[in-house]
Amino acid sequence: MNAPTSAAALHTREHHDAARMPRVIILGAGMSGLLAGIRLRKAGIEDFTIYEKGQDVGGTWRENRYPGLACDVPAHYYTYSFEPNPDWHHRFARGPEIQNYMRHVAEKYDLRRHIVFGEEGAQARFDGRRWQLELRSGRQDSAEFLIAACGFLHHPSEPDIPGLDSFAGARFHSARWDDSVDLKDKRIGLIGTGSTGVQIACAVSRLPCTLNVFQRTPQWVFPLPDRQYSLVERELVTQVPALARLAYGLYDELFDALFSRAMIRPGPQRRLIEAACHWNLRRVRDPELRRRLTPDYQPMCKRIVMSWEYYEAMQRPNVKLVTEGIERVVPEGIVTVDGHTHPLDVLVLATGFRTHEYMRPLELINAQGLSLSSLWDERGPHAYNSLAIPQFPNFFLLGGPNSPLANGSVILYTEALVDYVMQCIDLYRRGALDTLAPTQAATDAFYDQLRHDMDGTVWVTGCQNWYIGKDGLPEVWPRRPREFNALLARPRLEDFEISRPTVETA
Ligand code: N01
Repeated sequence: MNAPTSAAALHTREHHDAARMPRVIILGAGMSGLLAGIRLRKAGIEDFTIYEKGQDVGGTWRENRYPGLACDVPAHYYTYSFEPNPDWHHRFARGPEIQNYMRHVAEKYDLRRHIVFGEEGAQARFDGRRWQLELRSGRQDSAEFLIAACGFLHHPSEPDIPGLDSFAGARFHSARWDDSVDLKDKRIGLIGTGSTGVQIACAVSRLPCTLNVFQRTPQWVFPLPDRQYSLVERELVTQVPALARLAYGLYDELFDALFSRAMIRPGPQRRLIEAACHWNLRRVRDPELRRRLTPDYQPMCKRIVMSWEYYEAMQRPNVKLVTEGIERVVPEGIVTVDGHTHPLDVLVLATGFRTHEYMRPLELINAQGLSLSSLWDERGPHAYNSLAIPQFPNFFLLGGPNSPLANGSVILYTEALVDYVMQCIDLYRRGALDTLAPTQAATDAFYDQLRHDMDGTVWVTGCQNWYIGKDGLPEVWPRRPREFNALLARPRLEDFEISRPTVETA
């Protein structure tokens, strides 16, 4: 790789007439992979392939099919900013609705012809110019740019509970829901009370069955009321599309003014959310049940659960809250540390995901033979601006470590990430560079700033959550998502090591 080049020098060397067309590979056809495809097509780049391990688009909304699956970010906000959907049926869209929206987007932007389903990346090796990709099937491909759009909530985390495999009934993780199991009249055990567990508890407790909710740590629950949009309302938004844009803008302001600020600094917003959670908890009438549902950490330290219905569900006569620790699983059910056996027919594991894996098990190997896993195994996942990695040129990660992945719309900041990647690709097209990778110094400076900004955020106030990384610090963006988008407005070329095309001289 050539010596680092300043942005000013780089621009003077641009071959404006070169217009080189790179090939691009995207891994994943979920929300971020589709977005990358849309932006590439908009830029006139047709030479790209999206490899998707599943058989349909939609990512997490394809994989999860559990009862009660919904997005706890308002639907009119959980959309691409350029593709409003007047037809959302609920304030909080149900999983299948979002999946249909993703399908619609893939059709409308003519992406399906670029997607190869049933293919998962195994290894990508940079040869100094291009990424050489090997897929699990043995298929090979190569491209100048590689974009990992794999998400981070797709490796189910199975709890390490003795005897789990001995369970005689049906057992499955929330992200591997077994539709063939009829829950009617069954004794169901649900382990986990995160966002997923709470949604499942609400839906399953409405069925004629008994539900045992095994809670290890209570959650704060913010009472956000859902509601169904009437036909007239949907028709109105269809006729006046500005209304959907208005709703998007209003939710954006609300999330920024309330949740974003509350998460990053103490103040009135944090107190307001705390008060709302406490008010919600008081809806539990039995003081003993309320005590067992009361967390001993600050609201939002764990990703806050949004539900109007959860406490109502926990007071239904067919629901039992179990707070004694789980000792082991036996064929007939769960034994808790007090020696009690809870007989079960079905065991649901809403125990979350291995969130620090990101695009792995894909193995990335750079031109010097260094594997990204070996780097990340040592230090934990690290990426400059959450999306690029020193010594791994022309590789971009969407939704990587330290992106704003707490409560809010991930689509909003993913648009900024993809626009940033497109600017880098555009520099290649204009002949200004062949490869770029962030410098270690710029990456270290990014992390120094993150560590500094983490003080005062709610995530360091003392709780266990899936954000916490290997170094004990949360892998989240410690400022407002808007500031993340501002940071990504334009690549700082002085933060990159850049190799340039060699200019032929006569
Ligand atoms: O997973 P989690 P999730 N024994 O890790 C418990 C997104 N999401 O699937 O708190 C007993 O939050 C664990 O207990 P504890 C969203 O980003 C979004 O619910 O660690 N219990 C916890 O209660 C979310 O944050 C939507 O003590 C065990 C639960 O399992 C992310 O997905 C909807 C255990 C895991 O909670 C993950 O949420 C749903 C054990 N051995 C999800 N191991 C939207 O609406 C774990 N637990 C956008």
